[in-house]
Amino acid sequence: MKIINSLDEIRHSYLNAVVAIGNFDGVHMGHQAILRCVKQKAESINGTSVAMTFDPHPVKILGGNGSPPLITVLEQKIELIEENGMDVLICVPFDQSFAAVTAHAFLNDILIGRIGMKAIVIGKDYTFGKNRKGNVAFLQQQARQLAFEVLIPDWVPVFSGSGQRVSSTRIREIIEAGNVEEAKPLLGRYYQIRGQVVSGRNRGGRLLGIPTANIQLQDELCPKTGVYAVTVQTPEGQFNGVANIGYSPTFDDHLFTVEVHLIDFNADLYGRKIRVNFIKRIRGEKKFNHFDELKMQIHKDIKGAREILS
Ligand code: RBF
Ligand code: MG
Repeated sequence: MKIINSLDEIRHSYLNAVVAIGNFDGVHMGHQAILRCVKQKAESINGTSVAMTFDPHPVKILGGNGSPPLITVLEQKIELIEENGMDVLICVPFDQSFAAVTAHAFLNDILIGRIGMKAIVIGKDYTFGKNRKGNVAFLQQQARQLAFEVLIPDWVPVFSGSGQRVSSTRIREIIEAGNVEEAKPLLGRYYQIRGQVVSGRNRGGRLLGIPTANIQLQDELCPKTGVYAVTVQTPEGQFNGVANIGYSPTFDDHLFTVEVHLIDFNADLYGRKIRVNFIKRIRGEKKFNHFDELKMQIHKDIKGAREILS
């Protein structure tokens, strides 16, 4: 997949470009349906599949009612868009001046003029351009004159027959409630966080005999505090693990940490980047009267995680 980081990099329009535009936060099943439609259409006209996204997320620039925590950091979003078979990803730097471009200018100058768009695939409720004046009705009204097609895939339901559709908002709520299992069918994969392993308090290994890798999160969204069965992707390979998210109330520093104990693994991961996939929530965090009780409980958690992951 070719990645374009500025519209000025596009020197020639693409051959029969089929374009999807969106924030694609989470690259969830709804987004995947859109990308699948782009890919199929592009194949059918011997064209180029193009996804266009924005960074930073427009809500971070435009403000409004605060900005929700992103489900996927840009790095993961790019990987997922690539996995969905796009030929080109245009990642538009979003700033105030880009926000001031009218829907008309965006369609005429950028989509048609620069990219050479022959078809656009968008969700029913998607809006774009200054004051969000661009929408499905606007595109349909311009389509004949500018010689492009508008394709609108159906919403993807949360489960078949339900009126509710897969949305980034819904996925955020599910993750924040700790229901990581429920997020899987909506994302089409397990929820993942990534980050660098940093030094912790040196307590897990020394005091409890259960070393943990403390993660400095790249992600904004984080599952609810508690203990989870996870799989961990490291530069040394993939391992099963148990993650603890929270404040370790048994001790009194009450520092928020995201840490993971890797099962049957004994090597140093300091400074390395790891990815943690959340399979199932095991329990909430508890305050123990003595760290021996905590230690026993964590051994039970490890046993539980082994079963879940086997
Ligand atoms: N700390 C607590 O105070 N209460 C807990 O219930 C708790 N559960 C944990 C479960 C697992 C699987 C792991 C790896 C850690 C847990 N911790 C808990 C955090 C523990 O106190 C911490 O790893 C060590 O103190 C090292 O910082
Ligand atoms: Mg640790």
